[in-house]
Amino acid sequence: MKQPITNLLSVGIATLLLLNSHQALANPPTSVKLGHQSIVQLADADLPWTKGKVVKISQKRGIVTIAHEEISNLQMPSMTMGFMTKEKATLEDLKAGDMIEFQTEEQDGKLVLLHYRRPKS
Ligand SMILES: [Cu+2]
Repeated sequence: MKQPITNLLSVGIATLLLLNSHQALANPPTSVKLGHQSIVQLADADLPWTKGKVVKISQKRGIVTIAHEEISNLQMPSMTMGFMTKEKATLEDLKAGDMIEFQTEEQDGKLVLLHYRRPKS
């Protein structure tokens, strides 16, 4: 019975990020952290690769919206949501419709897209 609550929180976080990124990211509400309780901090090399499809890029906000599969290190089910990225190259290289595999983790209450690659087909 815990799973639906987690889902609702995650959707709420994604909505917050998309609708009001500056405010939400500068001063994340405590619910952001509560929504992801079982986060495992890992070195990049150990983070799992998650499959996803790029839905939208917001260069201005530095956010990539991805329809992603389950993210095992965040205990997050599949959904569509925004990820912060600090890498300008990532924002310029990706476009809506791209299939990617990516690594993500929480940093200071925000979900950050760390690395991505194009799956070999
Ligand atoms: Cu998600």
